[in-house]
Amino acid sequence: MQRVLMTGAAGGIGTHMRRLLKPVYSGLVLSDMKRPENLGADETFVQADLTKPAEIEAACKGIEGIVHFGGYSVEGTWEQILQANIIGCYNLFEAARKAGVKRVIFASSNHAVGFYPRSTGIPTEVIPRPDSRYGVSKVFGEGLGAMYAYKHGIGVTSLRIGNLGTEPIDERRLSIWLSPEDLVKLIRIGLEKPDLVYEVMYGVSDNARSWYDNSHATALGYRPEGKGEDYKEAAMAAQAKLTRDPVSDFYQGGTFCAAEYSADFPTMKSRS
Ligand code: 15L
Repeated sequence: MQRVLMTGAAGGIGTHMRRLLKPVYSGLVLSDMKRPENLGADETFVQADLTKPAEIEAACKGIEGIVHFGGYSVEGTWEQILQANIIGCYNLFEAARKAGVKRVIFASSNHAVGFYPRSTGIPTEVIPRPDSRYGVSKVFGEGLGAMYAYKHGIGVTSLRIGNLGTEPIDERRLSIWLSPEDLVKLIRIGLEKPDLVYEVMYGVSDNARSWYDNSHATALGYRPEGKGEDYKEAAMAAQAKLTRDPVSDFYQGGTFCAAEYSADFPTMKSRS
């Protein structure tokens, strides 16, 4: 596995992963709607808009594995989510099938299950509780991935990514932080582990406050090294400056849950 396409190369996660995946996959091809800044002479870039099937099909030519970070990475209007994350994700899997791609990593999100309370630990086999249109699009992508795996034989891995960065930035992120180096480990399992059909793993580091039972990832060989708790003081200092909100603070998805919220929170809390 050398010819790997990474979509969303100009985005937040893509920018971190460009430099880390290149030494692992020498044939790495970067793709996005716009050219990333500071593209190196050793980097290959193919411009592709996910809503245009011909462009994404061209980017998939000769590709063995795809790491799909492309699309809308936060909550958006229905039209934005529909185009980038629903239609765009479908176009990506269709292009992968047509090109004979063997493996796909789908960047799902903690927001696919954001409406679980922070007091509840959840395994990967949990009923989805998306906290936003964005979260719903991630549930859709996971479903699409499973369908392409079982119907078309593409090995697909959905990573429910927490928050990727060099360190956790507040109290919530102490539970869901993912270091870029640990994301490389998860991607390598998805692209390289023999006989893989369809897997779901939480994209989090070794966080003492984690809400996720990631034992399935452990069984697949995941050994994270980042520890959120190493950054506790700075994260809690940043947290002290944030405005508190009862809905955000109660649910795992944080502000994504509180945005546009119109239920009766005390009632919902008692039924969660
Ligand atoms: C995500 O899924 C988003 O892509 C990212 O921007 C963060 O909001 C992250 O979740 C998070 O929950 O911190």
